[in-house]
Amino acid sequence: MGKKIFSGVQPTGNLHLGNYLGAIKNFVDLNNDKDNKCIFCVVDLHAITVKQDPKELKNNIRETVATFVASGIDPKKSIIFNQSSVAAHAEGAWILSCVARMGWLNRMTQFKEKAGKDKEKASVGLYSYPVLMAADILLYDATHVPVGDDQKQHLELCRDIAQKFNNDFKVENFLQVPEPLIQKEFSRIMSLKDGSKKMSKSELSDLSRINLTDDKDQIINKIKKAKTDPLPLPQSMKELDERLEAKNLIGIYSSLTNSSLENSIKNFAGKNFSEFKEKLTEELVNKIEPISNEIKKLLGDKSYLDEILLDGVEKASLIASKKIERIKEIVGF
Ligand code: AQP
Repeated sequence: MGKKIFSGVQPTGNLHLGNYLGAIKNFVDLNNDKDNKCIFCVVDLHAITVKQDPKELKNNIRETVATFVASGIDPKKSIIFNQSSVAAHAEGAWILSCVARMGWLNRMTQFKEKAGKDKEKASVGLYSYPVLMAADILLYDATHVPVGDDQKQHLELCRDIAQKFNNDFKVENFLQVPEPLIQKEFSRIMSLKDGSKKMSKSELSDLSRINLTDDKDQIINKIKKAKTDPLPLPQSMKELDERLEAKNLIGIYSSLTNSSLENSIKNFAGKNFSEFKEKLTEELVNKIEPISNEIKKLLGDKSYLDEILLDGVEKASLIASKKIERIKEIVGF
């Protein structure tokens, strides 16, 4: 039986290789299976949990749609829309925030990481972000949610919220409890400058990530400068686990070539990083350069991107408005 897929990406600019290998590549494969129904959301309500420049946000929404399409998601086969245009997301988030418990949210590690030392100055939205994410997913009865490993905890919270709602209001199976779809290997791509930090849009140094809009020369330069260690490439999985930067680069290579880590280790064991980096750059340029060119081309046709969103909003609203009406009835409104 086909899956009902829902996933979102924040339009916060600088979409990168981590977003691609951890999430978008998976979206494309799921979208290509004709039995699946896929909804991909540009989560602009999530984006404003940290400060955004309004003009840039508008451009970034279009750029995220362009990235979906350039990566291979067919807008005719899926629903692509932006979250703020479907009011049920904000309404659902409020109702579910009265179901979610403070204790559950207090355990969310992403809030701790993003808020940093000064939690008092973080927005309330950043704290309650996972409840909005739960509303996004539950409004569409999604059965499966493809995400990177960093979102695993939020998805577990979404499952807890769905179960508590169903129990509290005695509506068995009303909210669909979704399954995460997280790749076993390469589910977290790390910074090119520090193998212990995840590759991220908000990292100041552009050298820490491969942006999906980077051109050939930028990719070559970033891989040349990517951090490594002085030893030759590892000979075993055990050795790989102890060498974070090598593990990340070999992981990226394996993911791009659809091969296992074991196979990549076999191919490169004992070789120098310079030789390996050449092969990695080749794979990256082959994969990212066409996406980057296509994004730039699509950005030149704003009305096409806006049409995709308009069409998506219409389709998503039809589904979400029915669900939120039932939710309101159930809670007694
Ligand atoms: N480094 C990563 N490795 C694997 N997957 C990743 N994802 C993000 N970073 C990595 C996955 O990409 C999808 C979209 O993420 P998002 O844009 O909604 O938010 P994020 O996870 O907060 O991304 P960033 O880059 O870390 O943004 P900033 O720097 O703004 O916090 C998700 O499925 C995510 O798992």
